[in-house]
Amino acid sequence: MPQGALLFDLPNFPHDTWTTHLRRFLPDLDVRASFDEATAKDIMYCVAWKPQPGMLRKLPNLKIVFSMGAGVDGIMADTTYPRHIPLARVVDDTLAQAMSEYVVFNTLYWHRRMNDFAALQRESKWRQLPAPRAPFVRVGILGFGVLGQAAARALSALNYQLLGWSATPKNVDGVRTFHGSGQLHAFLGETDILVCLLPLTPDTRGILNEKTFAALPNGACVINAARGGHLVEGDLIAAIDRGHLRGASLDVFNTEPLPATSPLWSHPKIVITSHSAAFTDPASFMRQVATTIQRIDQGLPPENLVDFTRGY
Ligand code: NDP
Ligand code: OXD
Repeated sequence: MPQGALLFDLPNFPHDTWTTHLRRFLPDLDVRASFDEATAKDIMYCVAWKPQPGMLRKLPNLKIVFSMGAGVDGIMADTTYPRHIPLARVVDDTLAQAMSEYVVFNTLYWHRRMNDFAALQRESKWRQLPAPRAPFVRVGILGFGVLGQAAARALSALNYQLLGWSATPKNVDGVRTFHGSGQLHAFLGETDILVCLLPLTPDTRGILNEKTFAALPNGACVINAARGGHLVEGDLIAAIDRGHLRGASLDVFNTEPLPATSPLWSHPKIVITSHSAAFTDPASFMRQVATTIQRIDQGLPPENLVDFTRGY
């Protein structure tokens, strides 16, 4: 039975549900629902998403932080994060499955011209619109990590041509891989449907910008399921409005919830979902948390840790 308490620093989440899942694996673990300075020394484990800057530093006996999602930008935004404390992120088949569904759906949506059909339907217009078969469509995945590679596997079942771009070289069957900023332009030049699954770091912030869009072939589409901070929203609207891009699917935004005044909402060639591409599955996540706590208890190294020098 692990010593110490776990702090659920997730103010807007259903604590009871998550705690119930955790108790299936660690029935006696002391779980706290909010930070309390007076008892901060009890906390050895913390589940967080966007912690109040400075809060984690006030936990003197903290052994590990668990990010509630795959992305850790909300935690890394706290510049006072105590970097000697490991940070684990979600790496999970259920998340990869959900993200693959989102990517396949939106790839098909743009490939099979569903946005054009929807516009025709609004005007009761019958028009047959051809689309190339998938083996003639090139899908380029920016960020070829856990989720990017899972999405590629799902897309390969439909025989799309696949390209992947990452920081370090990769060798994946059936995928043309590119890496580093030196190969970004070549990757973009051969991408008809661009899928962003990058982590948000100082290097990737704003990567979906005017220059990136200009490097894509005429008529390309963009799918951003990573973070709003990757996208320069005005550059996307401009590239669509001048006819260079056919459209975009956006799941994530600079400001969430997306303000009602945002021009993205009403743009006829932009499809919006409300940061819903892939939710962390509470049961699966709690199993991961429990396993890691048990590993730490047994003196084993925790898994799925963030590399602070890379920021993801
Ligand atoms: P991974 O860390 O497994 O993959 C990240 C990929 O991005 C890696 O291939 C990495 O390269 C590459 N990368 C990072 N920085 C650079 C760079 N500067 N240049 C080129 N490539 C780079 O992350 P996941 O696949 O698990 O998750 C990706 C992101 O998806 C999360 O960070 C999160 O923001 C987002 N997400 C969104 C969700 C939603 O519902 N919308 C749900 C879940 C996640 P290398 O492999 O060489 O390190
Ligand atoms: C994540 C997310 O990073 O839900 O997991 O966005």
